[in-house]
Parts: sequence; C-alpha cells; structure tokens
Amino acid sequence: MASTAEDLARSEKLGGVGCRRKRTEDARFIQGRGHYVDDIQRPGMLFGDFVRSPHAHARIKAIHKDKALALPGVHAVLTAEDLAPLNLHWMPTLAGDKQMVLADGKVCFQNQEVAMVVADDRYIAADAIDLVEVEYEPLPALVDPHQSMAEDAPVIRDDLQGQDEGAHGKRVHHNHIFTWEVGEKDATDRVFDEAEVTVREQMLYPRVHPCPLETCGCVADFDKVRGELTVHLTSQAPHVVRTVFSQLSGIPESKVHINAPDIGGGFGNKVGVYPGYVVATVASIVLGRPVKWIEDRIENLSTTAFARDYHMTGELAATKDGKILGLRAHVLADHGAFDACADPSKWPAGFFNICTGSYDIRTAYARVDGVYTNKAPGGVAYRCSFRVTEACYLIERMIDVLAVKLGMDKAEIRLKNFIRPEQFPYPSALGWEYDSGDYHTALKKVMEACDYEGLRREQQEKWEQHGELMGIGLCTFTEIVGAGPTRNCDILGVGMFDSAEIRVHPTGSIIARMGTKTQGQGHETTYGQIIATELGLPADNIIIEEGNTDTAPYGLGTYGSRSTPVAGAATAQAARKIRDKAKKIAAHLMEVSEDDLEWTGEGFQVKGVPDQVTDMPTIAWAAYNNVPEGMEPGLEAVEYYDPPNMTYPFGAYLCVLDIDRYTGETKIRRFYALDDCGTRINPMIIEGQVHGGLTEAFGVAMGQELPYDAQGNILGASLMDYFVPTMMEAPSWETDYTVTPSPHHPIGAKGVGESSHVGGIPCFSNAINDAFTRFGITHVDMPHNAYRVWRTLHELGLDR
Ligand code: MCN
Ligand code: CUM
Repeated sequence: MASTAEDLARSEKLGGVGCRRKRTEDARFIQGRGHYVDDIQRPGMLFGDFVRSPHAHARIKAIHKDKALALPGVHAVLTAEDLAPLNLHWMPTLAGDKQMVLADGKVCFQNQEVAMVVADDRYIAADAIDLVEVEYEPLPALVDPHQSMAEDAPVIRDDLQGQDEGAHGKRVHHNHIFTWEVGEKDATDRVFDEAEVTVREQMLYPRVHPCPLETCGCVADFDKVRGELTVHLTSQAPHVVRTVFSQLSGIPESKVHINAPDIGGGFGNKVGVYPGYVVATVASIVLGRPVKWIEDRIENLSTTAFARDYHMTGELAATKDGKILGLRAHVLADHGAFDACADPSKWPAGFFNICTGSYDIRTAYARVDGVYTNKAPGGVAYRCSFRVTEACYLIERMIDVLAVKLGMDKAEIRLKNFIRPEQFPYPSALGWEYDSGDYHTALKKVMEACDYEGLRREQQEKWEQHGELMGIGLCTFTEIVGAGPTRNCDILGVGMFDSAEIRVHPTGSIIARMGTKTQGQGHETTYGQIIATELGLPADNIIIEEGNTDTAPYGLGTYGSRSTPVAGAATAQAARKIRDKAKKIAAHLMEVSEDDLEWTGEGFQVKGVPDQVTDMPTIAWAAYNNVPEGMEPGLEAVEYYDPPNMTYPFGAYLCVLDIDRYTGETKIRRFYALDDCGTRINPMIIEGQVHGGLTEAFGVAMGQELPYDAQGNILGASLMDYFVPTMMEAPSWETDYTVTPSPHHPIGAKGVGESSHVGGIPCFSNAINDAFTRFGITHVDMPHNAYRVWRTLHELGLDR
C-alpha cells in the first residue's frame, strides 16, 4: 500500500497499487483490435437463430419445420422434441428452478425460444425462421405480479403443478416461487406499535435491463474425434459454465473447454446460462460443425437477464426527534416465468437484507415473496450487487420520507442515525457484520464541498422569489460485496472462493491468471498493480489472463463486485507466497539467515544495511539455477482464497437539479460522488467505474423501464424506446473519496464496480422527490422522465 512518499514513488515507478496506471487493455480496444465472440470464425461454421413466440402465454399445438428445412442452406430446425431424448429441453437455473431451453408444449413469455434454425449464415437463418410454422393456442397472460397469487390466476408453470416444495421452501400457490423472511417479526411489530412516529411508503423499482453494448452469444464447437467440446462465449463466470455444461452433457469436465474472449460489457447480463448456449452446443454435437449464435438487440432486451422489478413497501419507526428504532420491509418480486435470478444458491432475494443501510437500526424484519408472471426471466443484473440496489433504494428513500414527516433536514437525520466509527465491526439487525466504515466523515466532506447549507438557502429563495423548483438529493449508502465466504455462498454447490496463479519467469517477467473475468473493468491493469507492489517487479512486464478455463485456475467469476475482494485478495496472497520463497532464495544468495532480511519493496536487504540488497530480478533468475539445497526450482504460486467476510464499501452522494415547472424537463446541475472502497488500487479506474455506474444510474432513475402491456407484449425492447444515456444526456460527474480499509482484506481493498449505480439511483430519485417536498409529496416512482415529472407538476397545479 502506498503510504509514505517513498512508497508512492516506488508505486509510480513499478505501476503498483495506488497509481493512476493507464489501462493496458485499451491499447487493443482503441485500435479496434479487441477479440469478441462474434469475431470468431471457424471453418465450416454454421449460424443458429431462434424462432420466438409472439405470445406471452400460449399452448403450442404443432410446429411445422418442412418449409424451413426445404430452404437451401438450412441444416436443421431443432425443437424441444429434438432435445428431449438428450434431456436438454429444460435446464437448471442458478436459482434452483428450471427453465425451458426450447418451448416444451407451451410458451410462458413473449419472445421465448421455440425452435432454433441452423443455417449457413445469419441471413438464411433469418429467412428460414419466417418459414417455421407454429400453431399456438393463446392462453390468458398474467402480467401484474399483484395478481399472481389470486385464486383464479392462470397457471404459468404446468410442470410445477402440485409441487408445494420449491428450491427455497414451501410454495403456497401455483405461481408462488418462495417466501424469504429475515429478522425478528414480532419484536419489530412491537417497536412499530409503540413508536412515536412511523412512516410507510410503497415504491416500485421498475423492470430495467443492463443493455450491454455487446449482446450475448457463443460459438460452440464439438470435436467428435476427440470427444471434446469447446465453447467460446460471453460469460462473466466461465468455470461455472464448464461445470454446468459437463453435468448437463455428460462430457467429462476435462474435455469441456470454455473460453470467454473480450467482452463488450457484462453488467450481470452475462452471468447466467441461456438457451442459446445450450441449443448451439447441441446443434454442434448433432451436426458435427461449429455453430455460432449471437443475439440481436431486441432479443437481448426482451429475453436475457433483466433487472429489478421489485414492488416494495418500506416502513420506519422512530422517536419524535428522529432516532430510528425499527425497519419493516415487504417485497413482491416479479421473477417472470422462470426463476433465473443469478444469486448465490441460498439467497433467493440476494443480499436484500442489507436494507438497514448505513444506519444503526437495531430491530428489523424483511420479507420477500417471489412470484411468477408471463415475463422474461432474470432479476439479478445491472450493477446490482445481488439486490443491494433495491435494498439501498428502499432505505435511502425511506430515510427521506421520515425526514419529511418529522420536518427534519435530510442530512441531519442521516448524521443522527449513522453507525458510528467505533461501532465497527458492526453486526446488523438482519444478519451481516459490516467490516469497517466512517459515514460521518464522508457525508460531512460532501456537505462542505457542495456547501449544503448554501444549497438549501438557494432552494428556498428560488421558490419564494422566482417560483422555481430545485431538488437536492442525498444518498449515503452501504454496499455488501465480495461474495463470499464459502460457508454461506455457493453457486450450484460450488463455494464462492476465487483464485490466482502467478508464475515468475527467470527474467522476472510474470504471467498471472485469475478465476474472474473482466468485461471492461480493467482487470488486466489492476491485478498487475497488486502483483507489482507485492513482488517489486514492474507491472508492464506482467501479463494478466482470464476467461479460459483450460489455463485459468477455477474461480467463480466476476459479478457482485467480487473480483477485488476475492480474486484480488487471492492475487496478493499468491504473490506473498512467492515473496516468502524469494526471501529464502535471497538469504541463500547473500549467505545470511532469512531472519536478517527485510523487504524493501523491490527486493531484500540485510536489516539496517541498505547497500547489502538483492533485487527481485536477481532472485527470479536464481530461482531457476541456484536455489538452496532441498528447495524445488521455479517461482510460482497458486492461491484459492475463501474470504472471511464480505466487504462493505460506502459512499455519500449529492445531486442538485432544477425542474422546469412547465415541461417537467429536469436538468442535473451537479452530481458529487464520494466513494470509499478502502485501499484504492487504481484511482483512475475507480473514477471510470464511478462515472460508468453513475451514467447507468442516471439512465435508470431518469428514463429506463421495460414495461409490458396487458397481453404481455413487451414495450420498449429496442433502443428506439429504451433509454440508454450517452455523453449528450449525461451530466458531468464530480468524484471524491475517503479511505477506510477493509480490516480483513490482505491489502485493505473493497469492491467498487457497482457502488455508484447502487448509490446513484436513490440519489437522483431523492433529488426529484426533494423538489416536491414542500407540496407534501413524499414519493413518486421512477423513472423520472419529463412526462412523469410533468404529471406530478400538473397534479399539483404547478404547470399553469
Ligand atoms: N478497483 C480498484 N480499487 C478498489 C476496488 C476496485 O482499483 N479498491 C478496480 C479493480 O481493480 C477493477 C475495477 O476497479 O479494475 C472493478 O473492481 P471490483 O469492484 O472488484 O468489481 P469487479 O471487477 O468484480 O467488476 C464487477 C462489477 C459489476 S458486478 C458490474 S455489474 C459491472 C462493473 O463491475 N459491470 C461492468 N463495472 C463494469 N464496468 C465495465 N466497463 N463493464 C461492465 O460490464
Ligand atoms: Cu448484479 S450485476 Mo454484476 O453483479 O455482474
């Protein structure tokens, strides 16, 4: 860790932890030399494309393939009937449910995969899709999750009829997936019964989609002679995919090769296994040719992992002077037609129980009911940290609602209820142990930087003197990232450790591989920085590789901002193993005892004798020709790291916006984001992550949603309708930081990849709601687009 001036200078020289090292991967990206899955060409490669359902809910009476098969260039039309003998017409989901790979007798959401046409190229496949005739018998569609458990609600999942045990306990209705409860219900009810003040608010976190620039896709290549399957695919978690593919296909895991090439944005959209991967693989096995499948934009937006769709009720109980005593939360979670949430296995609502946020709330109870509807599956994606986005939105909105009710300032109520620095490690009421934090310092720094008092005065004057509406939003969030300890986190039974393997070559250059997979986060740059600092060798001579299951050690992948907390820790630990061995070699070379040596940051010196020093390149060379008696040659190490706890990054954000009373148009005047992710590996990359997360937060808060009409038609599954902010719309961001290291992470780092999204969304929403506070409004739902803001203005009579 760069602490002293000398450390900092060394860090700059080596490209180590703490310096603003330029992204090594960008050399290829900005020159158009990235290598994405759609760049892969194989001899004889075919293209698979889906026939999809126009109906949200329908029985399939017949599928006629003949006309499609007769089209020159078409090699196969695969349906569930073809997959059934292989038992591949259904597949397990990460949430313990199962999902149709191809429609098995019925379809349950619009654009569901019905058949795959495999043809010489994409264009022939598209023509053939039109020639596949599917006879549907439409069924009533269930769109509103509030109606899912009505007595006469349509049965969506025929396959689950009569099953009253689900993956997460009792099912009480044919469209019920699970009920997950946490906290003390009776004690919480008592706190509410006796409290001086209570507030309650219903809020919808709408269905949105991460919409990565690169859609999902794969190239499946089965080698009949060797009996080996290679799949190149856009996966955030390639090792898990290898295990699942081996289990599904019966091909030994050693003969399944998963390779994730460069990824053009994942954002959680590329965690799960999609029907396209499975059918392309079957097609390759059946036809003996490589098969490519690449989604188009509409397919991506309408069928692969959406996010949120949480219908939440939040309640707070407090004293008259604003001390919060209890929290109660209820969520109706719309999971679509299959529960395919990408959560750790035991967490059907992810880490929603972080919903007490940054506040010292001693009594709490939360309950989440998951239900089926005729919509696409998913729910956990989009910089979400496993439902932390929803939890953070709930608590950050409710804090404001309570402040309004009490007539208290929104900063003051936060400062009053924050967990205090001396309370860490802090056991939360809903079962987490926060590792470290200093929330007061963070918020005060932001208030000072933005002149919070001055802004409040300006807001008052603007209204009183000019009738102008201004909103000031605060968000002081705590995240939980770095899943996770294997004792409580697994994916389909595989514990959520992560890994690093580091090899130091004789000349001191290094290749290192991790079990994670970058999708734009800059891992090739930052893991190199950790190793450079730990081993005193320049980062520019360190190559970082991820994503190829043949070479990388088994890891659980990149999502939930876990790469730094878990694989980053593994990297530091593996490097330290190497340093331990290097020390022995140095002692041997210098003919002194190991105990007489100390680490200089670039080698070992005899304690107190700066001119008796052996640097790391010398040691690396000796590792291959002159090691102590009995030591094996070479200089490498592997670490599988099981974190003792999650990490709890936090931040304090402030948003200032002006609303045009007559049009509902909003202008973000200022957005100030202070993040604390512990030790900062690369400040420039952190700022980039924060900018990206905030831009997506702006998208979600101000315009994104994936609505469905009453028949279950998805509205908004194209970029004509779905709002993806660009430089043109996004405001400019101001970033700041404090550093509160994680006490249990080897270098004190916490994750940061999702923080600004988690914290940004409520900050925008709080700012919009804040503009309406004086009119008695406590909550309006997202997205806060001009039409909706105008509607509120109109209802208040302010637009006239
Ligand atoms: N970092 C750092 N110092 C820290 C923490 C992180 O310098 N204290 C750096 C890391 O070294 C890494 C980056 O910040 O280069 C993000 O690290 P981390 O917080 O560990 O998150 P992950 O690498 O695990 O990335 C996952 C996270 C998630 S879950 C989503 S979703 C998301 C996000 O990252 N998707 C992204 N950011 C994204 N950024 C891009 N460009 N593309 C995506 O798909
Ligand atoms: Cu929840 S989106 Mo990220 O964890 O890949």
